[in-house]
Amino acid sequence: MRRLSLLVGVLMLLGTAAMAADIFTEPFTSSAGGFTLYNNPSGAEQWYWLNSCPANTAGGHSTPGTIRWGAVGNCTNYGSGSGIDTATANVNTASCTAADITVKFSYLLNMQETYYDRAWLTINGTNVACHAGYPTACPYVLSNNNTWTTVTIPVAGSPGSLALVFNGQTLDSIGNSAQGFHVDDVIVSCTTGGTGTCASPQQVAAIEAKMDAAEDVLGTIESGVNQIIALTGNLEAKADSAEAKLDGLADQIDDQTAFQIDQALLVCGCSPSLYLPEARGGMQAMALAHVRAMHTSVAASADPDEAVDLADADCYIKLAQTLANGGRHKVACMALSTAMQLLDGHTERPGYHPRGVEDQGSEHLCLATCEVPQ
Ligand SMILES: [Ca+2]
Ligand SMILES: [Ca+2]
Ligand SMILES: [Ca+2]
Repeated sequence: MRRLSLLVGVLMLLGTAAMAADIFTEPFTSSAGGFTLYNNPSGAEQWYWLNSCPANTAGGHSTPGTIRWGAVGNCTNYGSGSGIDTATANVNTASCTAADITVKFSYLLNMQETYYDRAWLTINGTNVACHAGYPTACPYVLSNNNTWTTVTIPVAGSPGSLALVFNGQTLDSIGNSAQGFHVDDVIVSCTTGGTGTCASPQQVAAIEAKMDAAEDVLGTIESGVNQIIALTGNLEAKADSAEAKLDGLADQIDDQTAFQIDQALLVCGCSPSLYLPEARGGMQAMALAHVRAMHTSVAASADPDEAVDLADADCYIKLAQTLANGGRHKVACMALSTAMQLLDGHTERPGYHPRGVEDQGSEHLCLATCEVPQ
């Protein structure tokens, strides 16, 4: 499915999409560029490239370069000859795929609007734009307002070729002290493309080969990712195993500590790494916590000893705390030891002798009734 969708995309790209395009652009940056200038020898006025008259620096076009019809060296006069001077561009419009060609340009016009003073544009020999004084009306009127103006003119007819001709002419020398006719930023646009072609079998085969290669690369990457996932899983398993071992060791240490506390309690003194009671730097508080935990997790036996006059385990634990608080650590230890022996849980550790005060050779504290001092 992935290959199919990619292939369709590539086949579409082989065609060319229709799009609006500028097929000719002339900003007159440093010369007349794509225009050919003709100076009729009648009169000194002519078309020429320039960048130094006031119209060149005025806004409204790509400053400063333009072409101008007027008297060279005199920004405010456009001569006295009678011949027609022209600026011509021939544009090949064969690449246009629709009859929607347009000509866009900017101009600054400042002339007498009389029969004798003329500025106009022809496209393929037809007058399409002129100022209001021109002898015959044109479809588009060029504003004679001495400011830069932009106009877009559609071109009639089918694509092929386009002859743009800007014209200037004066038939007298009267009233010609003005800037004349500046032109800039000529752009021919149309729709191009839209004539897509299908891929040949050879092109399709080449594309498929590239896609196969890409899939191979993807497969390699996927394999690498799977290996990384497997390695990660293996590491996690090892970490879990190590954690379980550590937990086991911790449990063993806890058991060993508890066992030692049990032993120390039975003799109310020393065990291999513990010392009771508290007053001499021992661990009576730890022993209290140990027996309390035992008391909450196991049921108290009725009476595991052969001794008599025993209260219950809870009573001995409370008594042990009270005695310890009063500094009577030795007897507090005995109370704890007795409580421990009344509980079932302590009998089940490996190496520990089954219940019974007498079996452990330990003394226990006899209480006829539980009377814990407050
Ligand atoms: Ca001339
Ligand atoms: Ca320009
Ligand atoms: Ca005149």
